[in-house]
Amino acid sequence: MKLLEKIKDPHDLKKLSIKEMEFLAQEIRQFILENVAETGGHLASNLGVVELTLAIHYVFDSPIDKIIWDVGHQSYVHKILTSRKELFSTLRRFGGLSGFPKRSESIHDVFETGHSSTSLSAALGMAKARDLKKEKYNVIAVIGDGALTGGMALEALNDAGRLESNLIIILNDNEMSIAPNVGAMSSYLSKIRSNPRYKKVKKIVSKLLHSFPWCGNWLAEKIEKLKNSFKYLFVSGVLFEELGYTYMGPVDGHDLPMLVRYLNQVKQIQGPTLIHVVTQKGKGYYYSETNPVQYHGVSPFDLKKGKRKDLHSNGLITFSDTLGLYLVHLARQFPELTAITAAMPQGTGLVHFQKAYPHRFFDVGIAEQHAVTFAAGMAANGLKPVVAVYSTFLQRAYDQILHDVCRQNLPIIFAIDRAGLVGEDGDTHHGVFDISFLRHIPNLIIMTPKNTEELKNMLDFALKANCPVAIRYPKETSKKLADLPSGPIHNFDWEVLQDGREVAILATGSMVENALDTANFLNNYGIYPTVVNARIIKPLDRILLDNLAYNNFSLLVTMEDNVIQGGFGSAVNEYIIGLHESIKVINIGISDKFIEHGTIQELKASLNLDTVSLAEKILNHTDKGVLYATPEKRKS
Ligand SMILES: Cc1ncc(C[n+]2csc(CCOP(=O)(O)OP(=O)(O)O)c2C)c(N)n1
Repeated sequence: MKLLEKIKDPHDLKKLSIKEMEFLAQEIRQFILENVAETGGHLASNLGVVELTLAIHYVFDSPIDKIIWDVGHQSYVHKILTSRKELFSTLRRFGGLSGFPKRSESIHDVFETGHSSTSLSAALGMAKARDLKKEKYNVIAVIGDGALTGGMALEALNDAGRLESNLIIILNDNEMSIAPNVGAMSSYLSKIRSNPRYKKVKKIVSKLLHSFPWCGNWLAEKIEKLKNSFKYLFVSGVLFEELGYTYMGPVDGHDLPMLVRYLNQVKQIQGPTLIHVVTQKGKGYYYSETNPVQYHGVSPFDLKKGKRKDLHSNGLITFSDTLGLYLVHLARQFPELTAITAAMPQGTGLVHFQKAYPHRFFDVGIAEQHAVTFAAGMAANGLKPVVAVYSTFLQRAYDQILHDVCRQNLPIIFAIDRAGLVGEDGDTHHGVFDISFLRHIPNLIIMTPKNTEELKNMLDFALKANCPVAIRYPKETSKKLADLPSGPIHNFDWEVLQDGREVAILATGSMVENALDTANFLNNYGIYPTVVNARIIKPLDRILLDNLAYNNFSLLVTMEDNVIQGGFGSAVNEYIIGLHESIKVINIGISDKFIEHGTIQELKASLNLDTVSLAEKILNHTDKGVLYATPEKRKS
C-alpha cells in the first residue's frame, strides 16, 4: 500500500518515521505531477514545498495551530494532507477544488489568500486575537521571497517585530517570484544564502545533528544562543534580528530531518521568529526545475514530454503579447516611453519590451502601489510610463491612481490585463471591478478594445494624450472579433458594428462578441438590434446616445464583463435618466457576488451571460410582451 493512501489527515502523518516521510514526499510529488498535468494549475511552487509542508504538518498541530499560506498557490500539498486528496481531479474545475485556500473547503484553511503579501498581517492579527483571548497555539505564516517584496508584507514585518507576540514566519526562499525575484531584499537573502560562513556552519551543524539525533533540540538551542551573542560574526539574518525577530536559518528546505528539528526548535522560542528556508522551485521534475518560470502556472500538459496542451490557445496573438510587441515598436518613436510591471513580465507581455529596452523596463516586485506612484514620479519628470498590471491586482493601487496620478493629471497609461472573468483562478483573480473603481476618478480616460488591432490604436491615442488613460482587455482573444476592422480613436466615438432598429446593444470589450451573437439570435424573433462597440467607457459617446434617442430606439441594453454596480451600464443610466425618458435601459454584467472558478464559458453560462439567456432577457423587455426563448431553460 502506498504511504499516501494512509494519510487521511495530518494526524496520520505523525505516525510516520522521518524516513517514511521522505518516501511520502516522492509519492506526493508524483501525485501532484500526474494531477496537475491533467487539470493545469500552479506546479513549480508546489513541487518546491513538498518537504516543507510535510515538516510543518508533522511538527505543528493544524487546525489548532493556524497555518496561513501567502498567495496560497503553493497550498496543494497542504490540501493533499488535509483530506482533499480524492478531490484533486476536480482542481480548478467548475464546482471543484479551488486552487487557493478556501475556508469553506476545510477547517485547515484558516485564512483565504490569492493576492500576494497578506499572510503576515493576517497571521499577526490572529496571533493578537489569540493573546487577547488568552488562548495558546502557534500561528504560522508561510511566505515566499517574492511575496516578501510586497508592501503589505513589509508593513507587517515592521509591525510584528515591535509587538513581541509569538508569531512564526516561514520564509520560503526559492529566489523566484514568477520570474526571478528582484530588489534589495532579494539581494540580501541571496547574500545570506551564499555566505561561506553560513555554508561552513551549516555543514558542521548538519553533520552534528545527523550523527547525534538525540541532541538535536539541545544543540539547536545552543546555536541560537550563540548566534544571539555573536550575531554580527554569524552574519545570517542580522536585518531580521535588528527588526526584532529571532532569525533561524537558512535551512535546506528539502532536508526533512533538518526541517523537523528547526521547526521543533522554533516552537520553543518566544516572540516573533523568522525561519529562512531555502527551496528549489519546481523540484523533482526536470522541466520545472530547468524552467520554473514556464511551469509556475500551467495549463494541462504532457507529463512525459513536458509539452503544454494549450487548451485555451486559439492560435491568435494575445492582448498581452500585442501590448509588449507594440510597445517595442512605439518605443523607437517615443524615447520617453518606459514600461513598468509588478512582478509579471511574462504574464503582461512586457517581457518583449524588457528584451528590447532593458534600461527602460522596470520590474518593481510584487508592489502594485509602488509601481503606480513610481510611474507618477516618472511622468511628473517628463516620461511616458506604461504600467501593465492585471485588473485584479490593480485593486491594490486605487489610492495611488486617484491621489498620485489622476489628481495631478499625469500622462500614464494603465494597461489593464486579465479584465473580466479569468476562469480557473477564480474569485481572487477575476478582473470584474476595475470599471467601477476607476470610472468615478476625474481626468481618467477608460477604454476597452474589442480586438488586438484596436488595442494598438488605443495605445497610439494614449501616448499622445496629455492625461492618464486606462486600457482594459481580457485574457483571451476572440476569433470572431479578431477579424473585424478597427479604426483609429477620434473624439471618443463608439463604433456601430451593426445597424438595426428599436433595440440597441451597447457592449464593451469581450462582450462585443456576446452582443453580436445575441443580436443574431434575436433576428429569429423579428428583433433587429443595433450593435455598438462601446470602446470608450469614459467619456461616453453622448452624441451616439442622443442619436439613438432621436431615432426612436426604445430599449438600450448595456453589456459588460464588469460588475453591474458602478460599471459601464451605470454610466449609461446616469446619462439617460432625466434626459431621454422614453428609453428603457437594461444593464447586463457580472452579478453582485464573488464568482467561483471554472472555464470562462461555464462561468458565463452560470451567470446567464450565454447567448440564449441574454436573448431571453432582451426579449422579455420588448413591447412584444414576455417571450421565452427557451421554455425548457426557463422551467429548469
Ligand atoms: C498582489 C499580487 N500581485 C501579483 C500576483 C501574481 N503572483 C502570484 S504568485 C507570484 C509570485 C510569488 O512568488 P513567491 O512568493 O516567491 O512564491 P513562489 O511561487 O516562488 O513559491 C505572483 C507575482 C499576486 N498573486 N498578487
